[in-house]
Parts: sequence; structure tokens; C-alpha cells
Amino acid sequence: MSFFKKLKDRLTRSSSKLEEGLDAIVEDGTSDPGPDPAPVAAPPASSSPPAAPTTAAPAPGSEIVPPPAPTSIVRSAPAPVPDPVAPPSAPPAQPSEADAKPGLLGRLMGRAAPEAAPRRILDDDMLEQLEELLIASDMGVETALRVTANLAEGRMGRKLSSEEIKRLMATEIARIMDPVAKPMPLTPQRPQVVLVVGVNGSGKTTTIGKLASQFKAAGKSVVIAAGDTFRAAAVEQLQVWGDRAGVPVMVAPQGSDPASLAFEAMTKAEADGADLLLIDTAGRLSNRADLMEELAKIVRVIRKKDPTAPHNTLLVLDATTGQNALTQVEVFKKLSDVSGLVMTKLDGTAKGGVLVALADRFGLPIHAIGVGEQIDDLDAFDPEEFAAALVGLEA
Ligand SMILES: Nc1nc2c(ncn2[C@@H]2O[C@H](COP(=O)(O)OP(=O)(O)OP(=O)(O)O)[C@@H](O)[C@H]2O)c(=O)[nH]1
Ligand SMILES: [Mg+2]
Repeated sequence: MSFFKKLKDRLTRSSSKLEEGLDAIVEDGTSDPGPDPAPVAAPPASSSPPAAPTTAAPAPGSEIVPPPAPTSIVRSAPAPVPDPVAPPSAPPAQPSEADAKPGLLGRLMGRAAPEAAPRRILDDDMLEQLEELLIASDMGVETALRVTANLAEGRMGRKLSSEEIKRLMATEIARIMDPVAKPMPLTPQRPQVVLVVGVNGSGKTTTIGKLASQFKAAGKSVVIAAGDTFRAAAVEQLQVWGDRAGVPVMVAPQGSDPASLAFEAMTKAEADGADLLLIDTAGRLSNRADLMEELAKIVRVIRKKDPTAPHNTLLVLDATTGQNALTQVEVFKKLSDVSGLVMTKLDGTAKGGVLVALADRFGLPIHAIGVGEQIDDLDAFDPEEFAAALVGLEA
């Protein structure tokens, strides 16, 4: 299965929330009679200012959009919805963005002809509802305002279907995310030392297992240091991944010093001529000062071997924590030299929008995203695919 298909299938809780909200917003205004006030054929004036949001944004996390009716987790492609209020003699819908590109595939698949879909005139009310919808997907107020303002630029007064809004939204989201979509850079140093940090349960150990297997499969030699000596299960978890991938896992007794383990692992990786050393860390320390001390000590000892290490510090974030992920980035940027992000658990969350907020707020590279617990459930971050999956578009 392609990763996009998997991502799209598994992001349904986020995408169906957006999709149902969008359909509701568009339908909310389609009973609006009267002609489309927008000039039919005239392209939007390029000088028109961006549509400024006119109303105060609600507090983050507030659910203003009425909750959508429960639907099946597996979402099917949007079905043609005849407009129940339009009289049979209703004039054809105004030309719109979708009319310009009906899409051969869409027509072959028998998807709704653009004129059959309900449309709504883009006005301040609708913009406000769109903002609220994006905020409810955990995109954060600032980012939601930016996306809707850009979406509205030059389009106020035009009639849009929810499919068209989805495409516009996906374009805006991808625009924000493009600059941060960067695979983890490979450096010339041997071993390249990758320190993996994050709060407990965010998916560090699983991500290391997946990365080790994938790098190994790509022909790299890898050593793992099970630096979470706090939790015995973490060591076993890594050993399973290590055995599966044929990657050595350096372990130490529970409660022992993770820094000395990191040093030993560094020695082994150097002796083996390994390409990569992945160091797991504990997320479960009693307080922030402890965690900072532990991470600093690991860094100090590996620098005795290679002053340029660690070459990457990956912060692993759990998408289901929503806006909390933003706070975690702030905290970990202070604790360590975070060089890139991995977002896990995008499957089964309605909070996928938080990744857009992260990109917009911090600009840190997003190296990979996780959509499940299997080895193939981690892949490089592709902004266009993510944006399409998030709003529920087909590829
Ligand atoms: N659904 C889903 N589960 C995931 C994903 N990544 C990790 N998990 C699960 O999340 C749980 C926690 O993952 P771990 O890798 O143990 O997290 P950790 O950050 O190492 O946790 P600590 O060692 O306690 O700090 C496990 O049950 C994983 O299988 C993902 O992308 N999707
Ligand atoms: Mg762990």
C-alpha cells in the first residue's frame, strides 16, 4: 500500500472532522437565494487585499462547529449531493475554480459534476466558520487565521463548493508545510549520532525501531543504544526491533547511567564502522531539571568521542496530544538542541492539524510521520500528500 493511501485512510478522524464541518458550513449557506454577486468571468483582481478576518477568534480548542453526525471511520469519497433547496429550473452554478479543472479522473469516477454540488458565497460569516473549523482540528488560532485569509484572498463574494474549499485549503496548508518537509539529513561523520528525545509515550522507542529497520533495509549499518535505562520494557521493545532488523542493540541494566551506555555504544559503533548510532532516551524523569541533566550528560560523553555529535537531535511528538505538542517543542528546545521533528500517531486522532501549527510556529524540519505501529508506518513527510489527506482529498 502506498504511504499516501495509508496516511489518507488513517487520518480519517482528522479529515472527516474537517470534511463534515466543511459540508455543514457550505450547506448552511446554500439556501441563500439570489445571483452570485461576483463578476462571473472576471478573474479576481490581483491587487485586492487579503480578506482580513473580521471577528475575534475563539479560544483554542473550543468547539464552535456543531459536532458532525457520527459516521463510519472509513470515509468514502464525497458523494454527489443534490441541492435540496434549488428549484429544478435553477440557473447553472457560476463558473468557479473547479469548473476550470473538472479533472478527468473525477469525471471517470463519476464524481459530482461541479454544478451539482452545493455552493456558498464566501463572505465574512463563512470565513469565520472556516476559521473555527480549522481551530477545532488543532491548527491553532494564528495558523487557522493565516490559512483562511490566504484562502479568501481575491475570492470574497465567489460561490464555492466544499470540494473547492478543500482544494484551496490543501494548497494553503501545503504552502505552510513545504519549507519544513526535510528528510533527516545524512552527515559524513561515522557514526552519525542521532539522539532521540521526547516526553514519555510519545513514540521514541518505536520510532527508533522503525528508523533502524528502514536504514538497515537501505543498506546502512546501524547500532542502537537503549538509553532509556529507566524502563525495562523499553529495552525489550528495542531488542525485538533490533533482532527483526539485524541491528545490534546496546543495553545496560535497569537504573544504570544512560550516559555511560551511550559512551559504550559510541565505542562499539566506531569499532564496527557503523553508519548510524541511534540513541533512545527516557521520557519519564521526575522533573525537567533531571531530564536536562541526563540529556546534557549523554551529549557530554559522546562529544568526548566526536565533538560534533550528536549530529541530529530528533524530537518525537505524539499527534494525539494536540496543542500540547507546541509546548513540548518549546520545552525540548530549551533542554536540547532539537534539529528536527517526528510526529507519531497521526492515525486515530482528530488533531492532525497540529502539525500545520508546528510548521507555522517553529519552522523546525519535519523529518517523518508515523501512522501506526508497524515498521512501514513511518515515512518521510510529504506536505502535498499530508495536506490532501488532512482535508480529505483524493490524491
Ligand atoms: N497508533 C500508533 N501508535 C504508535 C505510533 N508510534 C508509537 N506508537 C505506540 O505508542 C506507544 C508508546 O510508544 P513508545 O515508542 O514506547 O514511546 P516512548 O516515547 O518510547 O515512551 P517512553 O519510553 O515511555 O518514554 C506504543 O504502544 C507504540 O506502539 C504511531 O505512529 N501510531
Ligand atoms: Mg521508550
